[in-house]
Amino acid sequence: MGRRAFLSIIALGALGVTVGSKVQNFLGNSVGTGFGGLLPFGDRFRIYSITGNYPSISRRKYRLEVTGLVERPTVYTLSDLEAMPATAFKKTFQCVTGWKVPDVEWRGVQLSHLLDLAGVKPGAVALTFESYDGADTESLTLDQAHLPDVLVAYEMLGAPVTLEHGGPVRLYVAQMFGYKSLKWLSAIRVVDRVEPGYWEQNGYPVNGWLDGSTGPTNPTPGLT
Ligand SMILES: Nc1nc2c(c(=O)[nH]1)N[C@H]1C(S)=C(S)[C@@H](COP(=O)(O)O)O[C@H]1N2
Ligand SMILES: [Mo]
Repeated sequence: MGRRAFLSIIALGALGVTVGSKVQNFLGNSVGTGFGGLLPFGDRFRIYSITGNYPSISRRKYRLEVTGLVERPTVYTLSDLEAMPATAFKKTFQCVTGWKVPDVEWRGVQLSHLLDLAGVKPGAVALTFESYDGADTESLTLDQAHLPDVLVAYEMLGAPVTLEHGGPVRLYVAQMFGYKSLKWLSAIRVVDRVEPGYWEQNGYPVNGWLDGSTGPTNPTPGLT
């Protein structure tokens, strides 16, 4: 058995006791690693990928599309994003399955800044996020997207976001569980209703607030 397969099985064993059956089924495709790192066992990232691999996009070729219900649809390069006003802070990263990593450093552009540049049209209600993995999607309401700690992040853990962590650019939604922080961000579409993302279609709450957080909730009836 290869190291990759072995690590996956360990990760699944851990997940089996902490998640409901609906979610458990498709986590069979997630890859768990993390014996690298100097962090204590309980304080390390588990690397997730729905597809079982990482879409590799060079820093030079990376593009982020902002489109949908906006006045000015735009495609940004990584340099474009790095030239914008940056926001940086530290926060505990928390997966809904229970693991946490304290004091993770993040740096990137506020999502609200990109929305201001694009000019959100009347009738817009939510955002849909797409990934270069072709599998993960996520959603935020427009109100949630304007929170100052929602970042289009190009640095994590004090360095450029690594490929396994979703680099060159991932989303970071500080006040929500990890599954909202979509990796390998390819597109941000402004839409007229909440489109529940991949993890939500498989059982996680659309509003992924961390325990104790509160904030704007989903205006769409029937979605929690
Ligand atoms: N594209 C993509 N983004 C993703 C995921 C994924 O499988 N694919 N997993 C999510 C989940 S459940 C968590 S907890 C975090 C984990 O981030 P990490 O892989 O950097 O540890 O990524 C989130 N973003
Ligand atoms: Mo997660």
